[in-house]
Amino acid sequence: MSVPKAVRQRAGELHRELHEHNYRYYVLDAPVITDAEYDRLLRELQDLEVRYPELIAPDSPTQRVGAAPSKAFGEVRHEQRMLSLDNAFSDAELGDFDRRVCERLEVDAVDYAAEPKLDGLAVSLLYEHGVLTRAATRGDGVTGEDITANVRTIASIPLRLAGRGIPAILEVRGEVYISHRGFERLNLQAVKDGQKPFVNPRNAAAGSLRQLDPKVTAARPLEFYCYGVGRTEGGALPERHSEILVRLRDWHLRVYDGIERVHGLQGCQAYYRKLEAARATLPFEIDGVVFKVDRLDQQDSLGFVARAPRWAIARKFPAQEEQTRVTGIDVQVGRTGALTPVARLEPVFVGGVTVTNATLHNEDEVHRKDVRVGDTVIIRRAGDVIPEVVRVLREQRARGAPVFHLPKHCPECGSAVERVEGEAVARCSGGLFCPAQRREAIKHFASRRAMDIDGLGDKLVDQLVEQELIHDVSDLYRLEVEQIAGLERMAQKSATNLVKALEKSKATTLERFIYALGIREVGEATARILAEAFGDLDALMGADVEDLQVVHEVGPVVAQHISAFFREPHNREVIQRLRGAGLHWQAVEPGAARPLAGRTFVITGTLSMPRSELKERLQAAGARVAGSVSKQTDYVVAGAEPGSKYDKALALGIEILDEAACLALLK
Ligand code: 5U1
Repeated sequence: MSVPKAVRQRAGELHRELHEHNYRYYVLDAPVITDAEYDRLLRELQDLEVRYPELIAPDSPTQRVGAAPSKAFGEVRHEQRMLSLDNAFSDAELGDFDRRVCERLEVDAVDYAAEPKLDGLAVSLLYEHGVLTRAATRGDGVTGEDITANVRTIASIPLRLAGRGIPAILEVRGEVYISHRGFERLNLQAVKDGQKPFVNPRNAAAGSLRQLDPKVTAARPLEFYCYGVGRTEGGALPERHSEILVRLRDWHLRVYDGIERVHGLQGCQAYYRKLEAARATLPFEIDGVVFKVDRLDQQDSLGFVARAPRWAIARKFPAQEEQTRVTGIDVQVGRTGALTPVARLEPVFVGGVTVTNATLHNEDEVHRKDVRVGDTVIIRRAGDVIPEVVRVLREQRARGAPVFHLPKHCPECGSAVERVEGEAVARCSGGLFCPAQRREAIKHFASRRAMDIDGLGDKLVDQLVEQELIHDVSDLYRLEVEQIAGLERMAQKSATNLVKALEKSKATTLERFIYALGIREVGEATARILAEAFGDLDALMGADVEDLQVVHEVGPVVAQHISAFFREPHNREVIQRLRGAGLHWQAVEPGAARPLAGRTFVITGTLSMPRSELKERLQAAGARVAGSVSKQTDYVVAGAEPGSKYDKALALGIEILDEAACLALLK
């Protein structure tokens, strides 16, 4: 049956529209229609293709998951070898590279294209007359595996390029990866399905690309960024690498936004520092920065050695994962009595610092990871995050290594350890009898965001408690210069300064004071809300569980903790003594300075600041920050890679703000 003209025309329109929406969604990250609308268009095209199979073209948007499972991957010979990169592990090594480049080119300085080095898998995509016809892994650089069917399932890889001047043959090279969020979701699902979670995003991406059934690959959150071209024929490209990338972007390929042209070694160092600082906030894993001589004629004259070009280098970040040995597992007691197992480690340099401890969170976590004393483990330290044990290298475990169990009695005070059913955390039942809890409570009280007592560091608190100079926070205000000056690493001047700082801290705010008390589950945001709602401390202290729950953000558990805290006679006495010592604050006017009161916000995607910080700031301005989008939502704040909340906001017609617009609103 021949295809009626109108049907062919409609199929063509749908092709174009769907490619465009795909590009907007996955490459530009700026969709203009809802998921539902996209699905409707796709279904319309599928229906047409079912009725008229002649319409099915290899680049049809319906053909992403078309291929049947195969038995093995075919081989692909790279006509232009896929090179790898030399590494520089220090500023000095980067300097050596730049010097070699300049010497060979006989110039003082060159322009470099600076790009993040994604921790994924290099792939080659062949576009013939703008249509994706083949995709291959790097393999040994000369021969790779044919992974076309799998790559077709990756939504950010266009099946057809758009725009003008596309070479008849264009081989694009880039990195397939999985974002942090994709990885989290993937592992949540794996655990739910009773499967072993993936070790890291790179392994997950590699495993996903090497699936013989493309349907499995399609279900994996793979993404792609391109970083260059290989073979090209029948069309000219610009003469600078950075301009080629712009051209690729024009043709709808996904190119990272933050790629820059920098000048000379200094430009490289500045870009490296910038990316290093931004690393923790990026939505994907990077392990360094790639610098490439920008001018292609200069690249040509530099050539390459062995498997790497002389015109490019990867300046690697300090490794975030390293291997070391667990020398012991200690148990720390926190402010609220929570027992935290901590792995003591043979010192290892990771993420730019020497690490000797890693948190094991709680007993269940130790058992889940099966960490035992003597084990060889992989440690991870990313950004400012507390180092943690990623996994144990079981094959290296000594026979008979005993399983770890939390003690039945507090290692600090001997009180019974209790674990409420359904809770992951076990706690010491000693309360303020336990010196560890007292120490931690005092450290919290003195901390910057609480009473902000300058000069009262952790080590000093340890000494003060150990030498029984203080028993609770109210004793701090009775300390005398002479007592403090006699302590280790203290002198007359530092002791005088501390007494002054204590004096200064007496003038505070109600919300800081409530936060400083260290009531379970009462963080800064809740403290602020309580101060706002009750206006003064006596009203809060007199509130029962029902009164507390009238406050919007206070649920039954938090209300119980607050009420129990103020019912405890010891706590009331300490508060009394603090007030007696002169701690004071201004009365809070309910509703003051809360321009966003009554507004509900939802945050989605990756922001340049921690999400918790924006949440705090919104709450400080009186807004409510909810976890999901509903008709009651006033604004959705969308960062990079927003999730389904973004789509829902679009569907419900809720105002969407980017981070800058939200900050402007806060001003
Ligand atoms: N960003 C980026 N990653 N990466 C990896 N660029 C880049 N270039 C590469 C590789 C292997 O190779 C070319 C310099 C040949």
